[in-house]
Amino acid sequence: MDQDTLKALVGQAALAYVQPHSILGVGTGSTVNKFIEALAKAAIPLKGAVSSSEATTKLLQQAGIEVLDSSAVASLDWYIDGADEIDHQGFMVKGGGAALTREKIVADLADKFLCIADASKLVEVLGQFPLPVEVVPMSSAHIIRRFATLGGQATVRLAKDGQPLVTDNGMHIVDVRGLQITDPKAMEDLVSVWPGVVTVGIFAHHKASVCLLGSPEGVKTLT
Ligand code: ABF
Repeated sequence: MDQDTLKALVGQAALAYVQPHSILGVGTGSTVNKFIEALAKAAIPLKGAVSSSEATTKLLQQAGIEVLDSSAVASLDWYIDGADEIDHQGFMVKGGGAALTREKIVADLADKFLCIADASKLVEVLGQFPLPVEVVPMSSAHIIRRFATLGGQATVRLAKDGQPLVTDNGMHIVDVRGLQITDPKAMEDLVSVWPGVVTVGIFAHHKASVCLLGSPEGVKTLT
């Protein structure tokens, strides 16, 4: 089975966690896109959804799902989102899709986080995937220097036009290679307080409550 099929498998499996008439938190990325497709086909009645990006907002609206402003929602049962990496404790690296800040904001509203991913995302130690960090543009050079002291090689993410990619929030992203994130909570706490850091793409304080992993043998559930 190719990766696309595995993503569709977990996108479909995630429907089991969708309570009718609930408000959902919805993440960003190709696996989440498969979930939104499955949600549209299943036509489960929802009160609405809180979106983690402009891209997801568009897809939800096309699926006929009302998109609610996060400030109008006090809490959510579930936040459903993908990941770039997830370890056996449910800690994740996220942000490959440049939506990490709003993803963490919406995840913070939810009681539980359902991660949906193909099995290739499960790793022993986080860090093989370049760690995304959303930063205020004027701080990127110094943040790059700070990561160098940790043994990381950080670069500003470029868009197709060769200019720095600008996020939905008007910020830049640095991607950090060469890190072995053996203590995700400690690294999240350390980097989050650096001046200029908007969001670090380590989801340790907002780790997955349940993870559905798509594999050729079927969907594995990690809790
Ligand atoms: C999103 O899921 C991002 O944080 C992460 O980059 C992405 C994974 O993308 P995909 O599902 O396309 O592999 O939440």
